[in-house]
Amino acid sequence: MRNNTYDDNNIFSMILNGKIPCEKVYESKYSLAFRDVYPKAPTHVLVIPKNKYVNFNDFSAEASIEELSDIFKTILKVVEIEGIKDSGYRVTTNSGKDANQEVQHLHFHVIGGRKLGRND
Ligand code: DGP
Repeated sequence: MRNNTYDDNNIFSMILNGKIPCEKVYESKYSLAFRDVYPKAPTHVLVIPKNKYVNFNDFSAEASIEELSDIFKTILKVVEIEGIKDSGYRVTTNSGKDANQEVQHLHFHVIGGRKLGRND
């Protein structure tokens, strides 16, 4: 039984079903990577599962082994495509209220392409 209620009208759900556009970087069987609309650095890509997961709790508890593995392989692909694999990058996810999660569909921020500060 899923604990979280997924809102089909969240913005990333609309990107996934093609209702609103995105600048796609890479797509795999289970994951989609696209540029953040408010980039914090030369590379700021969001990596999301294609299936409906609200946040990290939901995804890590409920996703299949294939989905869990695929999202990390997709992040690796993104840093290769962006040319930041060796220079360094940051991967974060905001999960829940205290983290100020804005969009209620799990997403990993992949940020790099410049020297990042501790609080970036
Ligand atoms: P978070 O605070 O972790 O939930 O970050 C949500 C991110 O989503 C934020 O960096 C801005 C980005 N974002 C919001 N709306 C859109 C959109 O319509 N398209 C794209 N590409 N990114 C969006």
